[in-house]
Amino acid sequence: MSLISSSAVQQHNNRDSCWIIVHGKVYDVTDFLDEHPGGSKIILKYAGADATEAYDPIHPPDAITTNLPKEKHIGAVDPDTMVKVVKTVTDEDRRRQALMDARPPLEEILNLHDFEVVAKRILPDKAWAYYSSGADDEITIRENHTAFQRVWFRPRILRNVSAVDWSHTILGNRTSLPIYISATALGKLGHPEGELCLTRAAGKYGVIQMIPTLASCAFDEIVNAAVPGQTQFLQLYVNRDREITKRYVQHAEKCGVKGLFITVDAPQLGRREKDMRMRFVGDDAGAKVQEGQKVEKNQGVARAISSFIDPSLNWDDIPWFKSITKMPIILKGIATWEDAVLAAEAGVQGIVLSNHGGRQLDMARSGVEVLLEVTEKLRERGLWPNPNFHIFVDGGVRRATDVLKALALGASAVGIGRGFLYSFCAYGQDGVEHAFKILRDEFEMNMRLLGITKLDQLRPEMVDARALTAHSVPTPSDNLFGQIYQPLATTQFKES
Ligand code: 173
Repeated sequence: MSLISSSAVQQHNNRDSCWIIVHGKVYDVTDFLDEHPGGSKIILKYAGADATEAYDPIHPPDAITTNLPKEKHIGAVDPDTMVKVVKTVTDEDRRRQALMDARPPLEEILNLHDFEVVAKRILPDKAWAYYSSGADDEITIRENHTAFQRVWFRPRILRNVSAVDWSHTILGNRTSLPIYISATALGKLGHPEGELCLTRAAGKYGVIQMIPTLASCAFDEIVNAAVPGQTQFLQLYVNRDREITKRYVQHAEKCGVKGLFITVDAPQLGRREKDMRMRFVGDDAGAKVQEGQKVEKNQGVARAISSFIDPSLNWDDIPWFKSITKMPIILKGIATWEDAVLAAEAGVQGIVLSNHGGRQLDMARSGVEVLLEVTEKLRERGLWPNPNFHIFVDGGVRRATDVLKALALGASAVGIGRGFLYSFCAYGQDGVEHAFKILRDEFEMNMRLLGITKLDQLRPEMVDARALTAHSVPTPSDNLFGQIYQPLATTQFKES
């Protein structure tokens, strides 16, 4: 097939005829402009040009080839005709490189908060805004962290704790830690290798990774990067087109994925104002070609790419999921005991008590608080304890003590999303491995201090959770978290 010159591509630089280059291939996206979940504006910015750099962090490599009909795949661009873009090193690049060079050595990272400090300094502003943002006033994102401070320990003493074992089983799969890596989207915004940093570290350390539907890396890349015997789960956003969802789920099962975590708390994405505001601040006037065109209000990265998610998803769909897969089904994003009861009665294998990292309904309660009422009400109804119904918790977890509290209160395991996300943003795979080591040390010490040698010795009476449901008790100030937490900004006047 003959190659296409870059000047030929440049002719198609407008709304009436829009070609773009991605990874050396030319695509005619004219008819796709208004369907693009991220809006047409961003594509038009690259009309007639190479869009690879903007495409990569937001899309899995195969997104364009699978979404665009074959006849719109125009061919390969002639590399000799591409203007060699000598990437000019900007002041911003230099500033970022200097920060990378000045990162604390990994040995000085002592806890999961430290990764967050480093990530906050080195991440591009847009990536930090996207990852760190919570919904509305960000009350829930902070509550996720502070809720754990309303649970106190009742440790036992004079027990022989010479040999301590913090390994665990999650949905029948062995794991070296009682936590799993929870799904976070768009890993390549923060590190060029994206989610693969997590996969590789998890494979080495025997930790379970939940693969996000909206990973930057392709699903197959993530699965193929796993070592033999490595356990992976799948986080699922349900597509309006159920055939797509069915294919995706069945493909995952065929690839050996061991659990299907269906996100049920995101019929619409929450307003994350840090993310939204960032899009306004940084956006230039855009390409000339869009002049006179209707321009979408920019909503931040996540909202832009979430329009495929089906808001009609409801309890009646559960039998269908059970009919298309044998994987255990877990509903991720349960926030009340009433829905926990419905889930148990629907015959799924578990629930995640979660508020989506504080990114959805602001003022939703923390997972660990909801855990109290869920275990109580399920127990009353004879639905729990039940080896076939697992209660997971996520949100705000930074310490082994947080995990131990949740396990003592009845959780089967605990998910950590941002803690690991920030560790790879800051230090790549090495960062994630280091995070596992930190948690391992924390489990060892804290289990000894609690007087237990195995996780199944944790009991509700080992914690005092009486204050957990009281939202106004004073909590000690938390200096590490206080330095990391970034206050929301208000709208800005133009510089005069
Ligand atoms: O929390 C998120 O940002 C998220 O889950 C998401 C959902 C849709 C698109 C991108 C991210």
